[in-house]
Amino acid sequence: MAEQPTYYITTAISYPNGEPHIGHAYEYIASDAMARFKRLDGYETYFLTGTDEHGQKMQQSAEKEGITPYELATRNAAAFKKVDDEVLGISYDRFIRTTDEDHYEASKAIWRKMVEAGDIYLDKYAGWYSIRDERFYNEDETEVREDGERYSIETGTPVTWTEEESYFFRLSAYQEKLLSFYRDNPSFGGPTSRFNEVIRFVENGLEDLSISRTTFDWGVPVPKDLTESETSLDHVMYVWVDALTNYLTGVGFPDTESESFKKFWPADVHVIGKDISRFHCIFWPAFLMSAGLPLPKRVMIHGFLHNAGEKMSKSVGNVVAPEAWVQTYGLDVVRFFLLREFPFGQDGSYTHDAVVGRKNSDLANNLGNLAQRSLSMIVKNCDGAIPEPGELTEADQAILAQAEKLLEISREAYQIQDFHHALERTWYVLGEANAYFADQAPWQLKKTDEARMRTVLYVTAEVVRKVALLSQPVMPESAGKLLDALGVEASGDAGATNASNTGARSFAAFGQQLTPGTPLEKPQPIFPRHE
Ligand code: ME8
Repeated sequence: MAEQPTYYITTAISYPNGEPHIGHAYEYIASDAMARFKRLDGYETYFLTGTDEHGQKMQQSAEKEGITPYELATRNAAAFKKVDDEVLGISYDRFIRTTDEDHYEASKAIWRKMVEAGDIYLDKYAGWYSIRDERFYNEDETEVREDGERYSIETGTPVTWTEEESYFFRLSAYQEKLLSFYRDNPSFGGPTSRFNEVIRFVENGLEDLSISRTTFDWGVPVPKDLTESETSLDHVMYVWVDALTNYLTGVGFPDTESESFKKFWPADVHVIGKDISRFHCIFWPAFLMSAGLPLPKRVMIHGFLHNAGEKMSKSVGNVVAPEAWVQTYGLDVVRFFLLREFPFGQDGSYTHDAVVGRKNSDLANNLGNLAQRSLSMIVKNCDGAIPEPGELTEADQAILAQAEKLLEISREAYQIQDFHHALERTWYVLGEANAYFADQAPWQLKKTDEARMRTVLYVTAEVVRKVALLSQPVMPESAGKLLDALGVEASGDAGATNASNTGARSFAAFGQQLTPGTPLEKPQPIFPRHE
């Protein structure tokens, strides 16, 4: 038997200094659809998500609440995990916390490798730091505003002057290596427009990076054994060094001989938002090159979700909790909306009307009605079982051929996380199937030509089956119900550790067809309209 292909996918790990919002949910849902797609397509998939718990921001937020950073992280990590588990149905394999013991070991191990490579040295850092962004800025990346305070121009967050002893990473030595890596791997960053921004930044030159802090202690301690002789201060790692390393910890690093590491590293894709592309496309590959480890195959940079065109922010009071959306529209509708409405790499603005539009037209009308009408007719007029089709006309063959192409189209689209395109094409074929159904008018054929009616119902149900199969990654529950209604047997558990995928139908069934004679029950509506 051929060895099963593998797929390793990660989300960014969120700062648990607050609760998850719909922007976080967007990234989880997209990554979850990606992981489910690969599982259904026969890949042994490993899906990592979690929380990024160290750093000055966490320490400061905890101080405000009068609790320890670990208490704050524990409380909010639970809130993130709960949203994954109970609200969004995210099928992750591990929820990593950067305070997990094995993560400390992994972070120290990569640090040691970078020391061994001669890429870490002790010096003094003096510059602007944004605690909210957990990021250093050059003076020319900041501006003084009317209030007399200094802010980051890019993100608008306040920066403070920071001067302390620090370890540095020789990032400047990696400019050429990175550029040549990008040239050799043009699909490393996606979408191209966002990746090009990163490349331009690197072309303009890289400075060495401060990678430790001494003015607070909430972080992974820099391993003493290598550095004691040089400093008397206690250093903790810059939060981004340990945060990025989570992707290695998740698959067993530093044990590079472990089964999981050998199987899953390098990662197939890191899914992240546009604000952290430089960390993932510049710092991370440079750290890995220094440590002598293989680089991830791809970083997919998604856009930001805005509430009716406005940036979500606590002060504006327009932050949407994922629970609220799921309660109002239903989980699968939210998942479908987010992936169908905007191309993943672009920013998206959502409104109530837009969600309801998708729910009523794409789901209730195009898919729900077609399924309901064709299946009801089958149950009523074909002895309650999938009918035997007669000879196929040109129209039958044309619509079946369109549906047949959808697996390959979806594979290509998912390969570059273009969920929007996969769904657009799938719903285009559904539109064609609706037109076919209206043209063929099986309710009239019932009076004139029952054999032809059976063929039309068979062909329609077969197109619905193919669409339902491909809808599973995006709408696991509704697509599962639809496949139940079509009498399609489940292919067993598709292998997620968290959300069980029992009831999923593997894409191996895509090229098959509905079996005539399969008994069907009276169909229940699966995609209700939003009233
Ligand atoms: O950046 N729309 O954590 P985070 C879409 N800990 N995506 C959004 C968003 C929005 N409105 N707001 C945030 C961090 N995100 C680091 C990551 S990874 C080694 C460390 C995305 O909690 C954001 O771009 O600020 C990021 O990918 C993720 O949510 C977590 O953001």
